[in-house]
Amino acid sequence: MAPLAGDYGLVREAAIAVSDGQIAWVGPASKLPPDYADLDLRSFDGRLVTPALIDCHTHIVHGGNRAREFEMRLNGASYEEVARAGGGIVSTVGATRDASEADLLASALPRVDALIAQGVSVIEVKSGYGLDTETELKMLRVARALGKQRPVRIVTSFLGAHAVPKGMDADTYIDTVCVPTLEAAHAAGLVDAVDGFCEGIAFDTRQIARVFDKARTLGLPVKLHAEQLSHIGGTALAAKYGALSADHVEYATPADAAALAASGTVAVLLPGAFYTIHETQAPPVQAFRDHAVPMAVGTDWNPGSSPLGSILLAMNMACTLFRMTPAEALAGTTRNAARALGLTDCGVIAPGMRADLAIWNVSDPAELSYGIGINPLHTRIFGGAE
Ligand code: DI6
Ligand code: FE
Repeated sequence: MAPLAGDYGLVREAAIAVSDGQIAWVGPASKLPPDYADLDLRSFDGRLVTPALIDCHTHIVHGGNRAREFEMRLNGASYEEVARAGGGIVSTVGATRDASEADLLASALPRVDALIAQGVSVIEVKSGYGLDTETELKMLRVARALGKQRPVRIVTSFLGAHAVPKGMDADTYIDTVCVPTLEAAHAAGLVDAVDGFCEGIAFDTRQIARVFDKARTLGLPVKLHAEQLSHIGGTALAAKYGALSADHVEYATPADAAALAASGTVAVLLPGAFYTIHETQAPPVQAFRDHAVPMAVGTDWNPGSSPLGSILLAMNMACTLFRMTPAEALAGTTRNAARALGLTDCGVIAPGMRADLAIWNVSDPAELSYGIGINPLHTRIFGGAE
């Protein structure tokens, strides 16, 4: 998956030398330098080896579930109607506030395990179901704890600007709760990046800009849920702030794609949400290609719009629903997903990278996106260890 290797950059009959948890060498086995002859040999019998997968957009720490709402939608209500009727994100906020830290951790661990079982080595986890200081910090502590309890890297995003809590207007919430909570979470070492939900049912660009200004002051990178349900300028705002990623982007325009290209921002495509809410506007994949905007793919695993616990199914959906190619889908869960998280030490198999690898029972890399509900993982290697 090296950037200039073209398509998958597949090397047949390959060897990978791993030492001290890092990749030391990769290439055709016949050219393996003799320096590595002393290393223990592990044969994978001709299987495909890829970088371990990266889920760069999840909300896996949350209380409760929203199966009831799923049922409402099937009885005719739209996602926005459910949200305006006091359901949606705000109902998960109640359940998350009520859950103890131990309960939140216990409910998130099986989600982490499900992703690890599909060869995932890095998971981004967002806050945003607290909407008060105590619960936002609680969610982020749980996210950090996941990375201590399991062999996986967790990258946190502060998503205080996710929804307006009941009984408060959006501006008051941003200025008196969200921004001070960001400061507190950052002071506690809990924040790797700052996210927001820029949408008619959430926050406008001016409100998000105030959160981003604070992020900038704190030296934190930003990312944004932008243009998911409508076009209100979130993608341009993300580009203006040099965001790591703009996520969803169904309603982004070719001009937005040009702006993302200029700012080096990754477009993170989330077909699980598109599928769940019966969205009909697909993201402008061809415009992203034309402008060479890097595209990533994530699960958006959350209890409302994307109860999707499979990164492989997200890849399949990205191909079938968004017409991404299988090579783009794999880049979207490896190289470009790393970039969407600001990580430079993973996502490709190259010297100096972490030895985070996935070994698959497939003979062709396109099989990873082609199968529906099939998990062909053979072995996951995390930091050089099986
Ligand atoms: N966009 C989404 O798809 C999720 N959050 C967001 O900002 C939805 C989260 C939820 O419905 O609970
Ligand atoms: Fe999301």
